[in-house]
Amino acid sequence: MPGKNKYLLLLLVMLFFITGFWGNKNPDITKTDFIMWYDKPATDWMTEALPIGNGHIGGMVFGGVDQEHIQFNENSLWTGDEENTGAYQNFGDLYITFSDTSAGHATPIPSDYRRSLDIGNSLHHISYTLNGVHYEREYFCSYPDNVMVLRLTADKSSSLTATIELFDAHDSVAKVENNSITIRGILDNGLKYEASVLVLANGGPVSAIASKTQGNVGIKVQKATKITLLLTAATNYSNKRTSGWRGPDPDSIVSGTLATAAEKKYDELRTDHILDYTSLFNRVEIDLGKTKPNVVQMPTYKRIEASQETPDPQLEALLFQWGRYLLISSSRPGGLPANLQGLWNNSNTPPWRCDYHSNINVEMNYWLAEPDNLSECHLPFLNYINSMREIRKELTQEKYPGVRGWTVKTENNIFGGSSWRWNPPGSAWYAQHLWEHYAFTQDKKFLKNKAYPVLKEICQFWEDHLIERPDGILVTPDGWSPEHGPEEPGVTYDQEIVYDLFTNYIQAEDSLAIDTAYTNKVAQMRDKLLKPQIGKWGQLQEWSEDIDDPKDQHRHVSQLFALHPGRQISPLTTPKLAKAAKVSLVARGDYATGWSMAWKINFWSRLFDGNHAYELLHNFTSLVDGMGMPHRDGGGLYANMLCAHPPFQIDGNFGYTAGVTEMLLQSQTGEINLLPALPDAWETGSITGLCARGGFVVDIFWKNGKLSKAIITSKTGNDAIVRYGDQTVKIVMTSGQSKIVDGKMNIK
Ligand code: FUC
Repeated sequence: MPGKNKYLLLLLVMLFFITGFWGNKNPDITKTDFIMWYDKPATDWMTEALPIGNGHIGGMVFGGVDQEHIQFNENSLWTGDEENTGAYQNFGDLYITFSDTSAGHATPIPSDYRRSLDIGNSLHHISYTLNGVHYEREYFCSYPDNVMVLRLTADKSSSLTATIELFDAHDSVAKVENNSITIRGILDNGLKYEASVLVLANGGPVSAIASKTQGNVGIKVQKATKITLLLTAATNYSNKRTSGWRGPDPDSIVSGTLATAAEKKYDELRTDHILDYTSLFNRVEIDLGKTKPNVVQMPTYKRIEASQETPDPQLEALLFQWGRYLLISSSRPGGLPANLQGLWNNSNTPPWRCDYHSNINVEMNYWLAEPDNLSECHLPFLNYINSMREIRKELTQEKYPGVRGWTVKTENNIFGGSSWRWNPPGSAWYAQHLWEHYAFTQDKKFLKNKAYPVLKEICQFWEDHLIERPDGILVTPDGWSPEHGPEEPGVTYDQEIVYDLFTNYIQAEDSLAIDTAYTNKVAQMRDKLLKPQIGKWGQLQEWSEDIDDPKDQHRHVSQLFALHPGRQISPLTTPKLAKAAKVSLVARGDYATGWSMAWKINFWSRLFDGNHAYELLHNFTSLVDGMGMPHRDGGGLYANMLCAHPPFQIDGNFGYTAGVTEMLLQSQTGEINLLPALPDAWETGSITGLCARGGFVVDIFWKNGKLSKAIITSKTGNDAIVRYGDQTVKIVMTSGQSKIVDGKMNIK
């Protein structure tokens, strides 16, 4: 090829790369399926403010016109220590005051006011027109840069005049230096904390404002055209017990983070955030059917209300993705796990300490992580489990002298501290998450180094703690079926979780072949365990004695752990026990706290009853106000789609997403089970990018209530057993290969 053409071609290729590469630096955010919006500012934190977060820091946005208020958190700001559980703390409040907000001087809400959260790109927007000027605000919490970014603009230059203030939820006084406002303090447990906001303004002077009593406490921006605020926060917490749960001083973290972020242009910060967030969010797409356009256009709180009368499949899909948004925003590698409120908390004495409850709540927070293709977001909980082992062994020794391994109490903090009642099967339930991470990812290194050691030491705890009845049956001593009934041996919840632990250990051994002798020991113990029993009214007994009350509607349904999230009971493998589980579930009723209704969506899905699962989903999607009204037991959704226990408790949001997933795909019995609990309400639809145990990605499409196609991709080369109703097929696969299964289960 003559010289000149070669260079031309080279130029063209280079141009393609440059445009292509730089091209995707402006990610397409036009996809708007997943937007929540409101036609007025929030006045109530719990039921109306909207959460943004990056797994470390987060804020609840009110969106006021006269004054913006963002209450913010950093997820390691905790009182307490190894002895005292303490509580998760509020960090502080950022106020941006645009005009005089003194008593009785509130600007009316402009007609075109709109407050929205685009969960497809994790962008919060506010827009309105006032006195002929159109104002826009865009906020996001960037994980790559660990900053909350607030951008304020107006369509007329020099229209932005505002006072920015930062308030500490404890007692430090803000300090202004250059264009930053900083709060810094030490909690009573010696934990140091610091937060700082950097004010960048185009067009107008920026000056410090002094308060009479406390010196320079804020910053005033006058007549600017654009204002950008960068907020970050940190503590000197470390999840290393060896360092006394302490790490570097927060000052170096905060100033370093802000300095790095300030070097980036706003568009760069925004693009890197969107690319990072969508790299996780876009893995799963869902379509449960179309809602009438006039309903889709309604403000979200009105849609929730209307959905009780008329099904709104797009709202049900939005709520599914909302759970994924909340997990990506509250649980990222390097951070702490999502707590009872994810990471959003405006109180220093929050309900239940806003802690990590080990008898349903923290586990429910993570049921969606693996099947909904957010495996990385599971890591904070898996690392938390590993970081607690040494302290838990010491405290377990004190309680159960001579018993190896470890376990936990019900209430847990971030320093190994815990309180209230011991929850002996708690650590085995934690271990299920370590096993599940392997089951979905097939990451052998993780299994060998992170999961297996914990599985084994907790098997040893039970080897030493189980008692043998005269009939040779092994039972757990002094158990308590969460949070009601007698404390006695052989409680079903205990028995089933220990069974699950032994099963996971045996399967881990099958993959690793490290200690075959001990595996045989564990298998023998499993065989001798007291198994689930069917009682006089056909129920699955909650206790070893047949004492269940058919009128009992307690929120915990712990005797059904073996149905979900366990896999000891299934209509496919144990039809009698599954039938008994159904009897118990019917007796428990279809109303309860938010998390309990979410759990029931999962239970009915595991019983392959899609319509009953949908009924719970419907009850869960009831709009309740801050008083928990008008709903029996008060469970449901607030206007901001956060789950009402009541009060706000995030596990229900995560449990809902996991429940919808269980209706469409299950894989706990070693098969990829397509549409196991598809409700009549979702006639035609699709879900793509879900994960199944064994290292598979699964896309499912259905029409008129019937499977039309499924695409199975084997990430690690495992063969797949695929089930649809009563039919099963085996698909021989290689790593990375995809195979199509049609509605008649023919393989293509
Ligand atoms: C358990 C549940 C409560 C609440 C608390 C955080 O104690 O029984 O309902 O969810 O955790």
